Amino acid sequence: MTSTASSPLPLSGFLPVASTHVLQSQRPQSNNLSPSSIPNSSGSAGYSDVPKSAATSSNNTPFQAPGFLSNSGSNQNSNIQSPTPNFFMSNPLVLSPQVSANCSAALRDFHLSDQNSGHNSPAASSDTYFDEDDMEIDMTMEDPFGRNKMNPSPPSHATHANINEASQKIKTIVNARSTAETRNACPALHAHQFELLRTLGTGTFARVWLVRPKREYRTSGTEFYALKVLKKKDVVKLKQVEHVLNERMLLSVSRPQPFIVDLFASWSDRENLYMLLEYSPGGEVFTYLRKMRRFSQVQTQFYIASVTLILEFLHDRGIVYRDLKPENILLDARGHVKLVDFGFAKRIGSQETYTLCGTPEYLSPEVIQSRGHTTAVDWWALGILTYEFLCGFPPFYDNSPFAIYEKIVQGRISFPASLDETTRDFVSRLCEADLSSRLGNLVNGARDVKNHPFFFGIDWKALGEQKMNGPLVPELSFPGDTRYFDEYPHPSPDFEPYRPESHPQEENFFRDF
Ligand code: ISQ
Repeated sequence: MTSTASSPLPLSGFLPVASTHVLQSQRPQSNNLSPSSIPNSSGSAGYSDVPKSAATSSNNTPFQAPGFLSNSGSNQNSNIQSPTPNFFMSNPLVLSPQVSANCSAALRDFHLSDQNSGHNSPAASSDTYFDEDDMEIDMTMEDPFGRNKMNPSPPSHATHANINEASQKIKTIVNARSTAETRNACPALHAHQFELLRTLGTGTFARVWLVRPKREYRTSGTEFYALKVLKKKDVVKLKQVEHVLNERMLLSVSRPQPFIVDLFASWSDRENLYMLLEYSPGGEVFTYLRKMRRFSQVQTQFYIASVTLILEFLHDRGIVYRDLKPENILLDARGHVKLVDFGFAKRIGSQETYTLCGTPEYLSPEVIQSRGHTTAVDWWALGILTYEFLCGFPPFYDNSPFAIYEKIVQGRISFPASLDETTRDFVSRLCEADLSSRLGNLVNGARDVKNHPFFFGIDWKALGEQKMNGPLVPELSFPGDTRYFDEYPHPSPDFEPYRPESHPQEENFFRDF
């Protein structure tokens, strides 16, 4: 959720000069979650009674994140929590033929996919916890989308016709869009149909809002969504057009998969691109991990098994994710994982790709060395994730990204005594530099990973069907509860309007967003 693009990556020791595409995701500095809001593993599922004030007030109490690695007496806590510099080198605007083809295919697929499955989705919940009239949320921002009077943003493109807005409920439109054969057969959505409640996360060119449909567009007071708003101006400036189109396309073809956040709809207006997503109220796994320092074997097994199912699903479709880390894994109301942020994901089939992107601690040696990479990078990252869950810190860590890359390429992992042989073997076989021996990258693919004794006792079918609750069940009062998210300042007004007419080529790509 915290992907950030920035300055060029100083990787001269590893990366050939010709490697020009570098995108680095940032690890957050801290979190502000109230300690009391971290559930016990015995937490019960579902929502507790609704204090009416909870809906109208911010209930986050800032706290100092516990000393990271405090047992070791080192000051690595501040190291690991400090922001890693981000690196960004521009991608060419021209979409690769593959992406263009993918996008056209996605536009076809998007509306042919299954009906909104409603799987465990707070937004799709039919329970009513309180009367919507009791929940008036104060919207203090005049115009949170940063529009100004000089440049009011009109409703979406004229091609999105057929709107009888007053009679259209968002849920009906979302469901219709899931089954319609073409996008233009459906009414379009507009930002003005939603109340922006608060920010859930920010990135360089995107902000994710908790939203709910305005009264005339909602079916119940329990209908909440996460709305990702991307400023076209920044997407263009940072040359992220291809990644943003990829993200929308890949999210749209990655449903229904209960462990991937559901994309209900997407649209654009003059200034922004919008993705209407399922709201996952449990917040980032990262937050729980930093608060609890490390996860137990059982907790780790559950989360890693869920991520294994996601990777199996994506890889079966030729999609590499490329940004696995605790920050991109959210928990839903029952404590199941929801993978978010497909900004670095790409459909590569069985081919290699060369764009260098990811988060330093999670990069595999073949990415660092620009050898060309495949879906195998996600299995490497799964090994890093397993280690970080169980130990509280990643296996290759240092103050500078460059030193991290050196350690990754050296490939020596030291395991704390607390890790048993089976777990060590699991991590070592995933974090195997030799691609022809890396677990998950062999002929049996994900099956080898699932069959590893690390997963002893897992009922894969029950997990895939979400028959049980997760090991940490968030304590929530109502479906729009945001206690597990940090508070963010309101966006500052943007006085520099985006001029679509100055970017005809990009606008061409945005038109069907
Ligand atoms: C869904 N729910 C909460 C936060 C989110 C952030 C990014 C994308 C989807 C999300």
